[in-house]
Amino acid sequence: MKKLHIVSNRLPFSISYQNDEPSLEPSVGGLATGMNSVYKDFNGKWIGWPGIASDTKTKQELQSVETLLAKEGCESVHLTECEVEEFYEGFCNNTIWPLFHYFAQYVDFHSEFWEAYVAVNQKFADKVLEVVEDDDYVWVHDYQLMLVPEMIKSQRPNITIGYFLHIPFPSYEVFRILPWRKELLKGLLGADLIGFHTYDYERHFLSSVRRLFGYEITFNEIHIDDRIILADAFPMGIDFDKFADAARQIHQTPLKERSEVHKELEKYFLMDPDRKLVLSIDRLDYSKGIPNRLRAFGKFLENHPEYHGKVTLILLSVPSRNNVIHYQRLKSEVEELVGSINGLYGNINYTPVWYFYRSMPFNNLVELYSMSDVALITPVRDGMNLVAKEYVASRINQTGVMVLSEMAGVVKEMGEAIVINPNDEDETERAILQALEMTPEEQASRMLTMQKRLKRYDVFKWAKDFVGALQRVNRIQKDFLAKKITEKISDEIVKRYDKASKRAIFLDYDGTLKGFKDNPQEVQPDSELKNLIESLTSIDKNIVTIISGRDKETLGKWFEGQNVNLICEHGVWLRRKGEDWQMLTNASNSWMPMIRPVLDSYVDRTPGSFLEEKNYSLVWHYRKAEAELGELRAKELRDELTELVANHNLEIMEGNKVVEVKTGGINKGAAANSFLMNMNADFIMALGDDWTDEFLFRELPETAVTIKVGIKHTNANYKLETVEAVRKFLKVLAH
Ligand code: GDG
Repeated sequence: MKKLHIVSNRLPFSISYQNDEPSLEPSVGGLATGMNSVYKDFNGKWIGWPGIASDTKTKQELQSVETLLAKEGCESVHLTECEVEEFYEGFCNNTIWPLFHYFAQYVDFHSEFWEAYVAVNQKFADKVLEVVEDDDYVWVHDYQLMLVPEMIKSQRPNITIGYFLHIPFPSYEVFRILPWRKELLKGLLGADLIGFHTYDYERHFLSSVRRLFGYEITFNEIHIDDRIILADAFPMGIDFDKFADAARQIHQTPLKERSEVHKELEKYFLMDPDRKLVLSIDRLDYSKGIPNRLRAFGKFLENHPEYHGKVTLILLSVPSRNNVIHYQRLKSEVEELVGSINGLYGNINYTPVWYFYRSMPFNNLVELYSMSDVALITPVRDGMNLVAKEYVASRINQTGVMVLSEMAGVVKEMGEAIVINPNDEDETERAILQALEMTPEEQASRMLTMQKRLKRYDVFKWAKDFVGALQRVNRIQKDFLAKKITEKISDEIVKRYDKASKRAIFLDYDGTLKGFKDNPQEVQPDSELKNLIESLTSIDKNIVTIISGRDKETLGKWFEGQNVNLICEHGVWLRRKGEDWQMLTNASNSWMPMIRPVLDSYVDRTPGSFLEEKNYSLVWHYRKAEAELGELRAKELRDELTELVANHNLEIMEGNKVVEVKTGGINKGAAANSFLMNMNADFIMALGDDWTDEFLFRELPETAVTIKVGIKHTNANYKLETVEAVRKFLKVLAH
């Protein structure tokens, strides 16, 4: 069975020491829970950093940690203190983290940090290459390791790689700020499947790929030479039952056995049963919007004196990255705000904000979740936010209200929360009031819907879905490779070719014999191509035809004097070698004056696009237009033309970055078959790259050798990945 290995910055254990003896403490985070469910089933390893700087330990000490971890199926990547500082604290937390959370003003652009990031990613990749076998699956996690997929793929293309980003992928306008934007994307594109929490992040990512590299993207598939890369959204879930069961347990714990936290919370309610608790839990991070939240709560108390003494905000801030200056400043700001609210509205019996700067054991956490009336979750940016999901899972009585920021990925799955813009403190203040006054019936109805959804799509389902998608993309890739012309297949085709006495060879031009270029001057046949056609046509048994959508004037000029047949405008015109042009069908172009103004308006509204006029078709080209705008306009144009086309027996053909309107009933397949009539060819071959060539592949006799150029689905029997591969293959036939 294929193995699945996990790669993440941290291993799912932390190391603690007692009398210099190391021991392992399992992590309780969502990632560890989810991954444990898959990597052990797939017999794989977990590769990551154990969390201790390697140069602070002796070789033996490191060895004993490694041995302990190895027993748990973990493989260690060792990082020095300096690497941790420059790679993790530097590039990860001072460059990627702020940028991807839209805090561009906090971003550090230090090339030493970048170099450390590359070096450490390489260390991780080297470890993977050492541990993993060909054909295994590898699942790489998060923003610390964005270069690892390409570092693995370039060495071992047979390893199937999944990558999941746990933080937002920002819009292109923000991403482009980064000097190393192309390198990061290239790193990610080494993966076969790239997962995000939400469709928005996926969209931003695809847009950056399109704009920075211009790769072809069909829906969520990126096509690069002979590879297919899939991007998709997989909203990460939690271990729902673990939280619900723990909450149930807490409710059933006898008085005497309750924890200190539990007892304190009960005392609070005993003083006045109408009292309410509002809960806020997060790492102390500027992305979490803690100051906004505190200001909104302060305003709420200012405007609602009737709630003084009746509502308390529990602010649990878990220490995080405290040697980064922005985190230190944030801590001071939060503490000042807490102090000012408590100073203004508190008294001997009432503290409006209970502030905890620490982390709490799991059970205390669930006590907070299950005893708080409102969860106030207001990040200014958050990839997902698992705390929101954990709160919902812990509400076993279906009471409780969630006030949730629209900037958290989790909002996509929690439409039943009270959704706010975290920058709008007035709206947040109103939401707090609405939450406190919501009827129990409404609370239950909202809570139940969210619970059902979260229980269904829990962390195990999430991991299973991702792995399923990884297996699927592996199959798609294999299907492509199954049609790819290998040396063996090439030999078989050559054998059939050699045996034949009359060979009809159809060659599409753009994207098949010649690559696409922005500059139309560069698409003329180069000398290598001319020589190739010359050699192919100089063999008596060969009847070579260039079959293209281009107009007859252009192709006629380019191949003047060459011994090649030309079929142009998808089959309207034929010029047999040495003869004049003749029409293959009785086509009419009387529709053109009606359609031209429509296309002209698209040229006007889409900078970089232009109109090409052929004898029997009009072509709108958008290769040089801004990529996304071009796609959008192409779709609009298709919609606009649908009715006109049906009424006038026209056809719309979509090629590579072109929309072509032409007289109906004309296509390359029909043209080729009419050309073949009475010829008695005993070897027929056709090569083409876009869907106008699919007519050829479909309509030629079954015995024909049909070859698609590129990776897309096709009716052809075989595939070649690039124009270079086509030329190489034809050269074999030309000798
Ligand atoms: C990143 C992304 C994305 C918190 N305090 C305590 C404690 N926690 C646990 C919570 C929760 C986890 O930490 C926090 O997860 P979040 O998702 O809320 O936020 P990040 O740490 O920023 O995580 C985020 C996530 O990755 C997953 O992809 O959702 O957007 O930023 O599980 O329970 N646990 C304990 N004591 C605490 O005091 N035991």
